[in-house]
Amino acid sequence: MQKILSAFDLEGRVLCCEPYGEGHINSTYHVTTDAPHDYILQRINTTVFPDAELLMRNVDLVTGHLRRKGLDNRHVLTLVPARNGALFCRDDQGDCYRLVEFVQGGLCLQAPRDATDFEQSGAAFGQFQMQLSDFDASLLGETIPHFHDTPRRFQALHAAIERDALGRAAGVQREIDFALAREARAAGLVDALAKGEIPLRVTHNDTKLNNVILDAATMEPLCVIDLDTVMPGAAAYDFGDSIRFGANTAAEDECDLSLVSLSLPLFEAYARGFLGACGAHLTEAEKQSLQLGSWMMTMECGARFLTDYLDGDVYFSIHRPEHNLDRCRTQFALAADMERKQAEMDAIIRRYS
Ligand code: ADP
Ligand code: GN1
Ligand code: MG
Repeated sequence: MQKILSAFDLEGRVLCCEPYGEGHINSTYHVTTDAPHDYILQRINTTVFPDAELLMRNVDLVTGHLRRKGLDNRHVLTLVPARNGALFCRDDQGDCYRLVEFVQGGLCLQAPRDATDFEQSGAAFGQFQMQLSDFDASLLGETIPHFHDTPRRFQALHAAIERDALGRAAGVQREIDFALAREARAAGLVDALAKGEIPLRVTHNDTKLNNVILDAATMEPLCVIDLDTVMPGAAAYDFGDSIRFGANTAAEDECDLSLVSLSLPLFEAYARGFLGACGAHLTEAEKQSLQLGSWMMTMECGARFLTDYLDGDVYFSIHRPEHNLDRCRTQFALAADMERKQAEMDAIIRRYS
């Protein structure tokens, strides 16, 4: 690590570099220094993001846009270029690394401690949506093509069932049946975009609570991170993904499914934060799509975890053998609870619209 760190133009002396955070994609390290701020070093997952150059150009463009709006280093991700001026470095094995400033005085949560935390994360992603509303989407490359193309995600599930690479399909017939019974409805948002019923915007596309940093002192929004999937998308993708992760009464990988449910108070808190920040900018149809988006992002994510389980865990990092299956089951249990609570969810959206 010392060797790769020496390729970057960082301030101070490195005291320590250790694995950090709970992301499922990149390998993340916290770099402690004797300078006023620390750093985050990341080995980019080039299986997921084969074109590191395009990925980093996108991140540079998005952070540049936010910086021009007057955001300082604690409010926008700050890339630290390599000594040769590049946005990332390759080591002798060809692995790609990038360095960003650690957001000091921030809190990155794995679950909301209370409704205020979650409302503030909604405000953070709502503000992010507003700040990108005048960003020229044609500048962005597609870091993961068809990222939230739900029908394609289901096609990938069909293909994984067909391949059954590890002979796991027979053991998860219930989960397969649950997913396939909902395949048609899960295409709803992509259909609405294609028909022009809801507009295409520049969205974050991965709005888990651990992809935003709140101010540890005030709990106000500080910095939206993990900008790898900022691409054109629907506002309901961002709203929905936050709900999928943060309004679940259980963790994404909880094994006891009786603990999984949609918290209506947390759903309401997020709606208040998100719509308070960007509601005036959304169309009526977009606001009406937020309930469907929540359910759809939950179904899509569950289908992706199931696909990865069937494929032999090649995409998401896992920490135990059936981790992806456990994650799939929580998503499907949550989606089923959203089906029961659809009317209440819709009423909450109307209240804050
Ligand atoms: P992944 O794509 O693997 O999810 P992230 O970019 O989300 O990677 O980083 C993983 C975790 O590292 C985040 O959830 C957060 O806890 C932490 N992290 C990332 N960037 C920063 C930063 N600039 N300041 C503080 N913590 C960060
Ligand atoms: C991944 O990178 P991370 O851990 O923030 C994934 C998201 C999934 C999420 C599920 C690039 O997010 O799409 O919703 O895991 N990111 C990518 O927890 O695939
Ligand atoms: Mg992340």
